[in-house]
Amino acid sequence: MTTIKACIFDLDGVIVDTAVYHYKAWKRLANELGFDITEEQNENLKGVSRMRSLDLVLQWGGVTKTDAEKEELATRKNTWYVEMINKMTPDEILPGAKEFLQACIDAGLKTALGSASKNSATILEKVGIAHFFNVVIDGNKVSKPKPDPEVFLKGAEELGIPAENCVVFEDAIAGVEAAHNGGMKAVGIGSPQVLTEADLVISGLDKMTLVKLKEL
Ligand code: B16
Ligand code: MG
Repeated sequence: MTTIKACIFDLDGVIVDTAVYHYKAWKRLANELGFDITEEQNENLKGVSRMRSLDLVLQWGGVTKTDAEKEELATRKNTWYVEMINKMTPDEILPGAKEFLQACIDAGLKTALGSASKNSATILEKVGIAHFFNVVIDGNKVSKPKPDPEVFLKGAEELGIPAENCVVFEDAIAGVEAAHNGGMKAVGIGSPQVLTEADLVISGLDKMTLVKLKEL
């Protein structure tokens, strides 16, 4: 059993789900380039950085681009994505997320966000939950993608809590791996068949309790 002093939350797939907005924007880009992508393919983009996602999309379409062209394509996709997330409202917060964050704060635990997204500030502001986090580490502050533990280690460092006293909540396999690589516990959000390495898997934060946290 570990003494948990801080909870670090991934954003997309844990607190909110913007996968459909990413999908619409990538699909529009693919269509402009003359091919299509499926919802199944989009699953592989969850938790993956913007540039790595673009590489995968181009690969699926059998398209090669220069670095400068890729920058332009990623910016184009992001503009469409940002238009959609700018319309997000508080009712897009996933069930139980706000309640569990509040329970953590009431219990004296520290909270951090640990996301690959460069748009996390916009999302947190639009859904009205920025104030629940002591620290926000996102794609603007880190250079190494998950499963590298950089994003979570930075979160722990800024919170002033040793890694072994932190637990990470993640929906992506690479995110669970990143937590373990950083010496932290990992609670998987999703399916136990997919998140096989997680210390505990739940379907959503509505199933999380402080008792389960203590038992990790
Ligand atoms: P952006 P997370 C990730 O967020 C998303 O799951 C992934 O689909 C996206 O490509 C990535 O952020 C980068 O997002 O283009 O907004 O910088 O799950 O790490 O919170
Ligand atoms: Mg995620």
